[in-house]
Amino acid sequence: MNAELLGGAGPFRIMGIVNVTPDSFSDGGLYLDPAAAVEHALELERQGAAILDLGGESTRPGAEPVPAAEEARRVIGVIEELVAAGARAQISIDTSKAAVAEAAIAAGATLVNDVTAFRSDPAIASLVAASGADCCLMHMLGEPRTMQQDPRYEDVVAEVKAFLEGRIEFAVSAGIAEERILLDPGIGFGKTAAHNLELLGRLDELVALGRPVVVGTSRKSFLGRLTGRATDELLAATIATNVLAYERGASVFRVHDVGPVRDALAVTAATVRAGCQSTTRTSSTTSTKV
Ligand code: HH2
Repeated sequence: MNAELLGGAGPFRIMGIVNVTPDSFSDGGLYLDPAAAVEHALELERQGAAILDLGGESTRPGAEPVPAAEEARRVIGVIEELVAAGARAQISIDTSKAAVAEAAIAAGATLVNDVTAFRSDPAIASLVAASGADCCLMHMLGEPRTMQQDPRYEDVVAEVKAFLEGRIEFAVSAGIAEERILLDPGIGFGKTAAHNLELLGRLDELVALGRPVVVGTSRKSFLGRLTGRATDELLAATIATNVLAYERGASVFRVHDVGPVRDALAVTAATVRAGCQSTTRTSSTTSTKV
């Protein structure tokens, strides 16, 4: 791969998904074996993942909760192996439990991705503060078991934005430096397809909060509903939403298919840059004025 052709990877980071679970919605059971998970994570890094997001508990609608000890057993060995293998990507732990976050940080994780934004286990906040790790605070309406049962909002973007502002305040009051915080609208977490589309279309309003915005649309069911396709046929739809989210100001893209999304975003970033730097545009504007 010759990234030079595109002038580097661009101002975005790809977060590759590594689900060490039996029941994740699109890849459940594929990487439950630690060796398979490590190999998959290293492959995602080779494809351009700057962050590897390891999860030991599915958050799909209707998922059953997993005890902390089992969740930790699934992911901690994988993190240790990745560190031993010299992985250069930032290691992220996708968990809502302080015990799992603590063990993951001890093993080498430096980002805590909590889909409950520290609401299910507020102790994670002080843990993150003390360790100096980064954190991703995500919006979710309700909880995974029931979140897709008739979610309602007056103004989904305004409500998600107000929620995220409140969670930034909570995290900062727990001692987390603001520059360590990432925000995520929580695509598919207590949202209809229309809510997800509106959040993506108005993502710039969340970017205005001043923290990097993470988006996770990869293979999600609203894309299947829009295209009439099965979960394993949603790469084109996933790319479309990530390109649009980039254009609206998102910085981190949480995906299963790292290589294709990386290519799409590299070309998008280069095109946006070329548009901003265009001398032709400057001179034509000048000549119109004259
Ligand atoms: N989506 C999922 C899990 N974690 N974290 C963030 N920050 N943003 C997301 O959109 C997000 C997330 C669900 O996707 P996946 O991990 O593929 O499935 P499962 O939860 O079934 O393991």
